[in-house]
Amino acid sequence: MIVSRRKLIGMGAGAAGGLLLSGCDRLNDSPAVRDSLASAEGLTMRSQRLLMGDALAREFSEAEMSPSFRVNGSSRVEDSAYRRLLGSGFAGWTLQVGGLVHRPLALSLDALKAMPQRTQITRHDCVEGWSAIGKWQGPQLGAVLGTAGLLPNARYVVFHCADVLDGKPYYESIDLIDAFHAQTILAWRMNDAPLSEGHGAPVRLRVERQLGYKHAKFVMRIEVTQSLAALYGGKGGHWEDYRGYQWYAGI
Ligand SMILES: Nc1nc2c(c(=O)[nH]1)N[C@H]1C(S)=C(S)[C@@H](COP(=O)(O)O)O[C@H]1N2
Ligand SMILES: [Mo]
Repeated sequence: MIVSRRKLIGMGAGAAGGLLLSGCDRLNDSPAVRDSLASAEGLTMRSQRLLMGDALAREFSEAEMSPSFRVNGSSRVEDSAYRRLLGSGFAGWTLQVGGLVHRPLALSLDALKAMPQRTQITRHDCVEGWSAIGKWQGPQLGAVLGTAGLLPNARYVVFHCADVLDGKPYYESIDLIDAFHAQTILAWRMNDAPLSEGHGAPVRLRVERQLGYKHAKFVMRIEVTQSLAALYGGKGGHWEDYRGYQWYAGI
């Protein structure tokens, strides 16, 4: 199982350090925590057969890492609130997790760093015709979603970004199979250093079996939805809405 019961409980406890628990003295007694564990576990059980056969994207050795890794799409975020947060090392920043979840979260960067980490050296393939191999580190997205607890009608995970590209806010989305895939992480570290602004500080998605445009940079808010129709152009992502690219960008 990719998300075991024990692991989920561990993650719940770890993430609790960065959560705002309103009036809950004992985490284990909180109905919200019990619900989120039960729900994520149910989801895992329902999805297990699909997930078990799920191939991993190829991982590489340190020696194979690209000497340089291009910045593509937005290299800078103009939003003034973002620029203030960048200036303070994202001290006051939180990642919002909401939508179809039992318990909305506001996770600080420290809370994300305190969760169990995954490190992977993978090849990024951009649809525009370039590739680069880099090392990424962060908590698994599945662990974050497990802590929030998905509601039964949850189908998609949407990433709202801080930047505006070609006059439109950048966003992306994936389904739950990719969301709970072992290599799908919220990376805050790249090539053994904190993520630079150009590569998506403070946190960017790595969804290794899909093309580069799915790997949302500058993620500010994660929204769990039943449908993608009501968001922006309705096709689930910036490149899908405005450039005609596929929503499922499998490599
Ligand atoms: N928020 C946001 N995410 C984004 C983009 C962007 O412009 N804005 N560009 C996408 C594209 S097309 C690619 S190839 C990768 C580039 O990531 P990099 O700049 O770290 O190389 O980010 C993707 N995620
Ligand atoms: Mo890309």
